[in-house]
Amino acid sequence: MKTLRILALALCCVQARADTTVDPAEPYAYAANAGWINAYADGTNGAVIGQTFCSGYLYGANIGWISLSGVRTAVLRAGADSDGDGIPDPWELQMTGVLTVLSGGSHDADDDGVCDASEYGAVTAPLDDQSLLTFTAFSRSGTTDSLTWTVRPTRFYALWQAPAVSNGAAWAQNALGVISPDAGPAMTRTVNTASSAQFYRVQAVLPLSE
Ligand SMILES: [Ca+2]
Ligand SMILES: [Ca+2]
Repeated sequence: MKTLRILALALCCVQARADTTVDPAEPYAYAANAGWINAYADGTNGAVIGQTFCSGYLYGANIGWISLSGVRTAVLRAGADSDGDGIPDPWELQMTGVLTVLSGGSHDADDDGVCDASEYGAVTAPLDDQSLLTFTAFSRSGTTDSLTWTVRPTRFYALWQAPAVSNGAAWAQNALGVISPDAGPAMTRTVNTASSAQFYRVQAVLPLSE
């Protein structure tokens, strides 16, 4: 009999991103010694310059094509963390009004199984045990697993998987990589695996952090 179990885990940031793109109606920049530079489309969204990881192309008549691949923008910090609990003060004050209700480590103010710092990582409500990053649906057809999890529009997500959670089995990030959230409260992705047992976890990636 096939056994399949799902683990849901919200982790704090590993990559920094913001989702600013070049306005396709006004894609130009100007430099005195290069002339006008046009930001060209990459797919349907245009050159993306505001993200940590840029994409698309620039073109200037005097300098030719400039690929944005591999270009990274500066890091935007989330704000001071005066009590050193791993949760920026602005978010902590917004959620609770003080800096003493939420704490770092394994502290879980609403006892929903997600620690306070990870609730910040997933931008879920740290005082609401119904608000958390979690899988909400799962199905398997043949060798294709379908997973649905809760999302926020200000976070990116990564799926991790492992054939076991013991015997030193390593977690590996799924080939989907870091993905943007779908519109709405949840998103679904499929994973092909011939393994009869597979464990999954989903990671929220902060857009504005180190
Ligand atoms: Ca919690
Ligand atoms: Ca919560």
